Amino acid sequence: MNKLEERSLVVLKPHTLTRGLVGEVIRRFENVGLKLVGIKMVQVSKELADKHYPLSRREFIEGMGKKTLENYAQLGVDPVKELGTADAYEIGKLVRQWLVRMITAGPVIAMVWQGPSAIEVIRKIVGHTLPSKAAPGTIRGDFSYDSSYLANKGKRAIKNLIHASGNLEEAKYEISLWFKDEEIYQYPRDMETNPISQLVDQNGRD
Ligand code: IDP
Ligand code: MG
Repeated sequence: MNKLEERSLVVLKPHTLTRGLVGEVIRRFENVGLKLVGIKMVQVSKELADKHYPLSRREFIEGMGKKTLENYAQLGVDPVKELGTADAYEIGKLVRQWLVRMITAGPVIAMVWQGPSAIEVIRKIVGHTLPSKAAPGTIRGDFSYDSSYLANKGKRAIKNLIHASGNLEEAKYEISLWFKDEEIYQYPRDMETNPISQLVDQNGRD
């Protein structure tokens, strides 16, 4: 892997499989020029789910709570009435329980994608956490329709199809949690080896 490259963990949540969207999602990452360097189907255990969504990462738990609070404020919904609290961390803990239930509900596809600024590029392709805010053209924007309010009403996680690492630190932790070193492969994509592609590749980059 060269210095400019990053790796990101992408997990297709169980409803991506039940909806038959696995190929569609992979196609979008491939088209952009990202390189698939690891892939497997996994029935996630409670233990793996707990480590993937660690309670100890306070800013992550609080972040989920904050997204709920923002969504509720926009909709004029009182969080205390709905969830019994307006505390972002407490709400985040609730959401986390639903998330663990969701990700263990059926098999998932776990993947490692590699490329320059892979983490940011993947987040851009995936779109906003809340499908109602995800732009058309993103995976979440095109294939999901959900909100914190609807999800929380049903005591479930938002169905937004995909997990993608949020930053470099998260990516490193998550990849080492899901993949052994020998499960990650190296090979060149055509644009890395084809001299014409290197001048102006299929994505029009110089
Ligand atoms: P991300 O998946 O875009 O990185 P995070 O804030 O890391 O978003 O949240 C992890 C997952 O938790 C989301 O993808 C979504 O499925 C779920 N989630 C986040 N906020 C809520 C919520 O308010 N209610 C229900 N589920 C939520
Ligand atoms: Mg996240």
